[in-house]
Amino acid sequence: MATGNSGKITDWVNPNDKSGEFKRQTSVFRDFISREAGAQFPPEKGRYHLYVSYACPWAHRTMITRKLKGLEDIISFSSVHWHLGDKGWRFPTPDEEMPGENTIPDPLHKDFTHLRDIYFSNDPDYTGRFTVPVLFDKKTGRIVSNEKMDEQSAEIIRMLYYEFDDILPEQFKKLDLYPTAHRSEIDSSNEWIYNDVNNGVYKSGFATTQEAYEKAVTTLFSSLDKVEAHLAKQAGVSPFFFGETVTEADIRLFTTIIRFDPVYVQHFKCNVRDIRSGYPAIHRWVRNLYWDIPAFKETTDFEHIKKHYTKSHKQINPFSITPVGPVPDILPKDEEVRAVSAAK
Ligand SMILES: N[C@@H](CCC(=O)N[C@@H](CS)C(=O)NCC(=O)O)C(=O)O
Repeated sequence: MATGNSGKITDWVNPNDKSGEFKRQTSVFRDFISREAGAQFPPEKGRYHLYVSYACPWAHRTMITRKLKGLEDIISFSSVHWHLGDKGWRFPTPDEEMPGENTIPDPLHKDFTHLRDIYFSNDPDYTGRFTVPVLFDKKTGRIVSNEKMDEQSAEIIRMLYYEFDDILPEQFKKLDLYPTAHRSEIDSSNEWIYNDVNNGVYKSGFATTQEAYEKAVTTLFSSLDKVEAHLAKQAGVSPFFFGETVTEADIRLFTTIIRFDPVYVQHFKCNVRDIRSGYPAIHRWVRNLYWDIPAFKETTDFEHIKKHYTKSHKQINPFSITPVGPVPDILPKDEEVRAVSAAK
């Protein structure tokens, strides 16, 4: 079993680790839904549930994919409360008014108060972190996967790409989010985007030494410069990262970029530039996805996002004050920040 960084959930960097660097643990539940005959977890309508948090970029990808692939009637979902405390994620209580569709008490276990109850019901000796997303099998009560996502893999979202295709209508079956024609480009971009950007913001924000922070933030911004150059070339061709249609590359990058200005710039000190004034091509790309494709907008909840980071990470923000700006969380497609409009 993988262990967390230390005994305390809120210690994002092990206090004994002199490097001061944030190291994400590896997931331990690694089974797969598969349409192959005899599979332990076959694709079935109504059988699986996704436990997510609207705040978490990893979980957000599973929600986007579920909607894009038309799996809403096939896989149910619910979101935890945005606050992550000493016992990890908790479920809202029945009397709490929460933002975000399906931010509700655990719909499957009446007595469970925290996400960790699900981990312990599967493994009473579990010592790892209690992370979202969790793909849960209602039939056996097993956790199928808590998503291993790294530079090579994206296990839950890739299960959703194809394994349910036999029970999906044609329009969703043919939506290929990891098309063979672009697979090698997607794989090679995943490598640096995962390490430098998706995880780079966390490495910057959780660093406990100046050196670890500067190393992470410098790498983050040179990779964002690379993304900007790539998207500037794509601009005349397509609104997407690769090719003519939405792919995994868009999904994986979107969940970091949509959180960038509202949270990462100030909370994680990723403030060399922001997206809205410093990266015109990334800004155009993220707004096209958000405003034009419902699966992106409908799964984005800025209240969960802003409150989670700023009110859970007490070591970064001891008074839990959530900054008001930037306003708005995301600009409409035809508006720019004042300095950008003035320069036109
Ligand atoms: N399983 C994912 C990571 C998922 C993850 O780190 N989720 C975060 C939220 S963004 C979480 O639930 N953290 C709770 C914790 O670490 O206590 C991976 O393989 O990289």
